[in-house]
Amino acid sequence: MNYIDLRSDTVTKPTAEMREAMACAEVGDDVYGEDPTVNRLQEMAAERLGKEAALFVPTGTMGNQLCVNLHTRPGQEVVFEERSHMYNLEMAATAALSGVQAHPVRGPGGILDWPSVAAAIRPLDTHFAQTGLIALENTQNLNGGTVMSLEAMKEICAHAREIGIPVHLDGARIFNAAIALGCDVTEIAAPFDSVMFCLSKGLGAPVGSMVLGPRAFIDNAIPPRRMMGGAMRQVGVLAAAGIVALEKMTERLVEDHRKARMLATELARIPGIDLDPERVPTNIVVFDISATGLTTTEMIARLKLHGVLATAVDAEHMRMVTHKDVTETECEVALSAVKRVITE
Ligand code: TLP
Repeated sequence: MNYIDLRSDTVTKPTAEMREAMACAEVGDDVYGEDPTVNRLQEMAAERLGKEAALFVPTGTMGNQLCVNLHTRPGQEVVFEERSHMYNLEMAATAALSGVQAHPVRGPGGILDWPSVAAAIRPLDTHFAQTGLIALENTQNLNGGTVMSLEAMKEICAHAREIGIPVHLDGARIFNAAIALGCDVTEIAAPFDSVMFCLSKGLGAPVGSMVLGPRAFIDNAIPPRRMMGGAMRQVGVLAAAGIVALEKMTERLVEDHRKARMLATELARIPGIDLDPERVPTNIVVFDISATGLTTTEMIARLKLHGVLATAVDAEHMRMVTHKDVTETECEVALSAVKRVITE
């Protein structure tokens, strides 16, 4: 069956141009720093985000966790938004790999501001784990692709810097955030000590994420990347797709946002669904189905019978993500499927 796949923008397939670039990529052993295509991608990504240096990593999770590992010491804490990917969906890696515990904070409306972060920073005392890192996420996946403002990010980073706490950005979808904020990605990246973004989501590359920061930080990231199993060899074949992603695929994300807004507007009209389409600024639509009497597990199973794939955030909230491999017409078919499932 040809499913309409709204589970994630991670399901996107590489474009013909990416496949061509992959087939022709010049490669070398990246463990010796000798893969020219990886080196080119790293330089290009650093320049694009306005950071000194960049490192290619296989996944966003590895990129985020490398940064936790470098910024913290065992026995410290990381402050996260309560619904962040790093806190919820990375297998407690901060604890397992870096020996730091998570300090989740619920920001007002799911968006962190300085007062909510400040309240989570423990006093200097021999009883308390000290805050080693603050990690923000933009766009915010499980909160429905919501976007933190430039002001909020700058304010948190400025206050954190005053008290010597580094701030990391999980910018898996940083290009979506830039479109929603109407700014350049450099403005988003600027105040952060480290940034991770993904090539493998809406940008369509098959694999890969980038970690960015000062040169010394990126040099220091190479040994723990190897420890985590991320030192790769002739990986220019993957970096080649990443170069196409950066050069050709960032502008088109606006189309994904338009499809998500259309989907959200129509979903909001369906009785039993609770969703404010005005709060869908990017490509992720999270909606409450509790008033339909169905759980998300039931909804997912029934939608699948109608040829539509979706995921859930919890028992009450569904998640649908738009991307380059789903058309507006397919979004309309998905909407009819939701209506049918609810009235069946
Ligand atoms: N998100 C995936 C799943 O893990 C849920 C998705 O389908 O949205 N940060 C953010 C904000 C993410 O959304 C993701 C992936 C990651 C990090 C991790 O990236 P990968 O999957 O490459 O490890």
